[in-house]
Amino acid sequence: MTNIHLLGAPIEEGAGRRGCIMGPAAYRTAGLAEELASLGHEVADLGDAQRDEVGTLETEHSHLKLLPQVAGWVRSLHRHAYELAKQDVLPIYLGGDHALSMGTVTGHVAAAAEMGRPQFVLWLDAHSDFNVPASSPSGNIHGMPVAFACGLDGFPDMLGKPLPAQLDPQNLCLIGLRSVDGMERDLLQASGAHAYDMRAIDEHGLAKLLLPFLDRVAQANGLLHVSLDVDFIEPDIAPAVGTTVPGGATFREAHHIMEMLHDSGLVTSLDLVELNPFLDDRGRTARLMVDLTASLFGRRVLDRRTQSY
Ligand SMILES: [Mn+2]
Repeated sequence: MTNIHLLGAPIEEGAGRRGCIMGPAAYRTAGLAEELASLGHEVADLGDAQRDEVGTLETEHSHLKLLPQVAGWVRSLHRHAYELAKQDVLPIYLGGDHALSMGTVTGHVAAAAEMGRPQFVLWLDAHSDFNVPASSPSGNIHGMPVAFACGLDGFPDMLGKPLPAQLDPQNLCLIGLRSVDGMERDLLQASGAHAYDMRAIDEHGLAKLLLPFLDRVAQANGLLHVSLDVDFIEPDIAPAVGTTVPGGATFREAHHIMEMLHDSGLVTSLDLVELNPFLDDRGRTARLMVDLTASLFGRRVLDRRTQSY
């Protein structure tokens, strides 16, 4: 039994199109809390976080979109994540676009550093989100949270203070990549992060990629934050995302990864990001994300009644 805290993070300013503001409501409508409770977990819904008011931020990168608004979310979520990381609970952050992870990941990394335990991050995403402001073609900040958490240079004052602790790229594993920008790729490869594209899944299978990483987390007595982007999944079955890229994880691959994470017992925090209910097909993607989360918290596909769509 896990004590799960749900926190809504209705940020949409980091993405190129609007709609992620409705994400937390869609997870609630799709029954996330009830589903987790039915698996025997204690679930508390903390409601939605509020964005801090941030004035103009200094930056030479004038193409960064809606910077004060995104920084306001990042500051608020960083504080929430830091506080939740110090409690004996497992937080699930209901996004919201992926810029929210600038706050959640840095909050967890900061708390882990104080506890003297290494923080690991599993990034399930079509994109590596490893742009810095200078390398970003779009200026959309949701493409930058991993680079920010790893302490790369060139960011404006997102947190209102220096990064308390950096994520070690050696403790970072990205799976599902199929859309990485040119300069972003160079930064990612230079960082030493463990990055696997879809071809690696095709050739080796998920288990071979994921299990060595989970072993390292266990050996190091590490904490594990998972950041699940809707676009990790094949858009045919998960259409509610603004950045679709064909060739994503299948239904079974996505559930398999969640089942392996459950079996490991290592996950200590989770982001669900980039759900854009405005683009969904009768709640189908929201329900799939709820089902995947249920797999991460112990549901077996074999336990379920067969559903037809
Ligand atoms: Mn992402």
